[in-house]
Amino acid sequence: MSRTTVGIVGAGPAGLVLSHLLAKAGIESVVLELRDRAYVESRVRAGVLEQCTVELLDELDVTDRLHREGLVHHGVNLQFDGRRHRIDFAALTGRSITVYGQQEVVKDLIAARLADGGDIRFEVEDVQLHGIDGEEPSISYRGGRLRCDVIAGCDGFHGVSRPSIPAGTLSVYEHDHPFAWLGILAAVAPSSPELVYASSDRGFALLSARSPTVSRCYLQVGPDEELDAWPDDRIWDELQRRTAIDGWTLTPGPILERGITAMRSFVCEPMRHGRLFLAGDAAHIVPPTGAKGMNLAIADVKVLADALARWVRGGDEAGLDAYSDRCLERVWRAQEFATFMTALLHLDPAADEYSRRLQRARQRYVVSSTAMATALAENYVGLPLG
Ligand code: FAS
Ligand code: PHB
Repeated sequence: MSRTTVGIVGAGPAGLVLSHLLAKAGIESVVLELRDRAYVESRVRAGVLEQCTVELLDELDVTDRLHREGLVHHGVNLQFDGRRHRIDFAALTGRSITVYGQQEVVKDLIAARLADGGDIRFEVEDVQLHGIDGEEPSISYRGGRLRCDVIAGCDGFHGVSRPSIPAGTLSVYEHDHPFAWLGILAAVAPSSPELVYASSDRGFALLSARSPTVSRCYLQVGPDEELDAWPDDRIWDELQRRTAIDGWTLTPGPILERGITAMRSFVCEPMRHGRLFLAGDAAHIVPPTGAKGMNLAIADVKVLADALARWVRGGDEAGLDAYSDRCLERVWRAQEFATFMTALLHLDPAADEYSRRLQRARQRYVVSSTAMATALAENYVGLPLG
């Protein structure tokens, strides 16, 4: 039986950043992670960091490698009608994004936390939450129990934290989009200096990056698509077809990793139940078209860490009581933006010709109106953390 102040379930971006923020505030925490260290450090997911996310990680002093290896982008490209239209983040907002793999962020956070004497326990099985309605919650797991003052449920969409909340006390808002993303990691230099979001009559495609020698690309596919149906040649051929423009060629290369991710929108309210605070994918899922998933997870725990510091230091519960509402404001902003980007750029199989022409009109307006381009840019680079 061990004891800490904050028991954190999950060593993803949310759980790890929270453990760092708490340590910086002098608050003890223990992170309990189901998988082994090698697995969480190799899991390929997001890759776009908002400027405010990078600034927060800078404050935690975990960004040496990010600034050495990350790619700073001052704009993004929207492609339709066989033309690319650049949205100039720098000119429209004065801010930028950084492209740096989520698994690299996780690797840096774990290394720094362990070097600092932090308590992260991997391969922790059979985690169960207890007493979340009371004042002495605890987390049991195979071979142990952790008593704590509060529990942070940072265990993702399929974790145990959200289901630990009594049925009927949460409101769930969700929408399944009628497509999925087939994502690849490839050992080839990115073919475009900035991201390309391409809308074509064959469906959506996204060209992203991980480093000067590693590309990350996505294709819109059917919601029930099987990976086996996509041999390498077919993937590259389809990427080329959907992103083709005159005078430019997509360079294929060896595919290192591939996966299909469902396109889901999900929010549960409230994000707190008693002494259990949900953060990140445990509470909300956004379609990746807005590149918000990892950034939202980190924004949640920034709010939680500040609230916990006020409570632990001075018994002030106001921040904890406001936690859910404050996070949900940003969550719904991101949901709206991600849904806007998804509808703007994907081919809806059920759309009639009228809807397709509306989509085209919206695309043309986004790239011809400074007001609309600014709205897109400020959401993409990230609204300042509250
Ligand atoms: P995470 O899911 O990252 O972390 C939760 C952690 O909890 C995991 O390490 C898990 O092993 C652990 N855990 C789960 N159950 C547990 C239990 N019972 N006990 C202990 N530990 C437990 N976003 C993009 O912008 N671009 C992408 O390409 C992209 N791809 C994605 C692909 C997938 C398959 C998924 C699921 C998400 C993807 N996302 C992407 C969104 C992603 O970036 C998430 O928003 C981000 O990982 C959220 O971080 P966390 O909330 O920390 O959750
Ligand atoms: C990525 O690089 O993984 C990425 C970039 C932009 C998105 C989603 C994912 O919208």
